[in-house]
Amino acid sequence: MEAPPLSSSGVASHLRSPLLPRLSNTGGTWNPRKPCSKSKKHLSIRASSQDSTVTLLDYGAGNVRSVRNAIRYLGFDIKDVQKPEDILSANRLVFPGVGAFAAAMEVLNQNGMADALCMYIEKDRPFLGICLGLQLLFESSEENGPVKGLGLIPGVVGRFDSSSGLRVPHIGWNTVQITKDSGILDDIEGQHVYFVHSYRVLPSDANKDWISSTCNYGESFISSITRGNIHAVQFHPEKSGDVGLSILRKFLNTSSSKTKKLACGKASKLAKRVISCLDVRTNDKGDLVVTKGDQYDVREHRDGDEVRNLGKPVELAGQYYKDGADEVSFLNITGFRDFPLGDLPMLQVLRCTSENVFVPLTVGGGIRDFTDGSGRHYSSLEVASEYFRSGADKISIGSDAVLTAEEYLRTGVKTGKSSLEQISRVYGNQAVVVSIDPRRMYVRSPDDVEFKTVKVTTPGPFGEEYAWYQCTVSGGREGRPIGAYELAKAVEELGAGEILLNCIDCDGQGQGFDIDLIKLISEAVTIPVIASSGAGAVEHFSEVFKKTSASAALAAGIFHRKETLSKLKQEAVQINLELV
Ligand code: 1PR
Repeated sequence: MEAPPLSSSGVASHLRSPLLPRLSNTGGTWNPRKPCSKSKKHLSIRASSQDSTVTLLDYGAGNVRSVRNAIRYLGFDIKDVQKPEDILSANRLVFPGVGAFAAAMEVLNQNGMADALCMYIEKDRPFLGICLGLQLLFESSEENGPVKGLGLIPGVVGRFDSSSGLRVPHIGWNTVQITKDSGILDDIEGQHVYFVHSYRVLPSDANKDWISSTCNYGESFISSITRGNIHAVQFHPEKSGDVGLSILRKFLNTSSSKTKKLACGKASKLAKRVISCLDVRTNDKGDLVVTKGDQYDVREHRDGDEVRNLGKPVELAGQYYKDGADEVSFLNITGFRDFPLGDLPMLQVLRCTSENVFVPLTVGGGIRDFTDGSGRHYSSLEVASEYFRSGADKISIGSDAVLTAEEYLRTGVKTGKSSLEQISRVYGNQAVVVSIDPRRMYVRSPDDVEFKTVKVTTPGPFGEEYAWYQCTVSGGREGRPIGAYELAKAVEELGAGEILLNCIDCDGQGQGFDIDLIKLISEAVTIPVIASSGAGAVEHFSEVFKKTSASAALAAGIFHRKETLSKLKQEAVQINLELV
């Protein structure tokens, strides 16, 4: 949500419309009317085609494919809002806010949607706002602002305070504390739902009547609001697996029916995530397959040196989702060679996967500016946009980020033109992962190199006690004059929202994560770090979470070897309990 405007017109107008309801600092002047009979009488029965239609307010600032997929998956049809009247005539309206607060308000104000939205909500018609769709209901936001919001709820949207080391964005699975009946959040007390945001609203006396749940991340913030038929959630139900689908189902199937009072639970803590990674590439027969290497070598070295084929990407992703993966990543490992948008099978894989997988999807490989054979230039932003439209929630940049960081460290200038900067500016930091592919380089003394070293737990082959981690590009094929530590700090400054920290030495070895490396990097940055490479046993996940401050652990081989995720998930739950 921290992206700046994605405006097509460039005309800014953040003035609140005279039609909008008056704000009250006490929160007491706005009284929703009784719901209309139509919205009340239909419970979970789809009695007519109108009842099975959900109106979606997609103002075109990002990917809402996942929300669409989830709604369709639950058996509903979607009608897109084309004009303000479509809002007013909606039977139930879903508003999955994406992108930046200012950009969203600008679009809503320009085309009359803001007025229609306020009238619809004033009438207490069934409404579900998601993420930015919750924040926009408040008075204003500090995101690139202050910027006025719809002003329906007292409160200011502000950024999480990272000054005391809190990792921002807040990315991952957290639990919420239910504070009042909402009718849609029953049974989710103690269950994890998926958040991804840098901005939040704090509870106050003025907005307390609206709050239906809070969440804890450094502080208690509003995770959902409810009044009458108006609901909004800061988390992403469409990315929260079965729990999220049940929330959506309840909203779509019910009107304002009230349910049992839920008990308030204890404060939550962001859970450590387990990410399933699928390295994909086109094999020698031209099929897109899941493969997996040892120290980045994906050839069989027998049977004609073929690329290892572990199965079909869509099927495997679906299986890992069912087994409980918190996220799924696709890395197109030869994307650096070709033009990614020429890789239509990869786009198709994303589209198909996102129809049935309701946890975050990341895609990486080859994201950079590109000029094709006919001289047509494609910006990395266009490439990323196509991935987002096809169902990705995050994109991962490898080689291009290394070159960008090198340039930044050399000149000290942020050009704003790199892939990393452009994509994070438009889609938000939380949508951009930088994937680092470092190789361990032993040295006798930290003075031997200009890069940050660590004292290694296990000395090198000649008794060396230190190592630095050399970044590579093109799938480990080329070493670069930059260390993982220097790269991580640079890409954080340039706008990365997360770091995927691989290690070529450990990749595919099943001997455990490189704890020295992961400690080094996770202590150097304030954005979340995903530990990757080397998991071979459930204990390796416990070890990395206990010994480092990594936010997530990614693995590939262990899952491909059918060592089930579910066992690991049980262990992860235990680890999280111990870490609280
Ligand atoms: O440089 O922007 O085109 O991105 C290429 C992407 O593809 C990078 O994210 C890079 O890490 C990845 N990649 C390139 N070549 C390979 C290869 O294996 N030959 N895969 C490759 C990297 C590393 C992890 C792996 C973990 C866990 N694979 O993704 O899944 O190491 O494995 P394990 O649990 O089996 O040990 P660009």
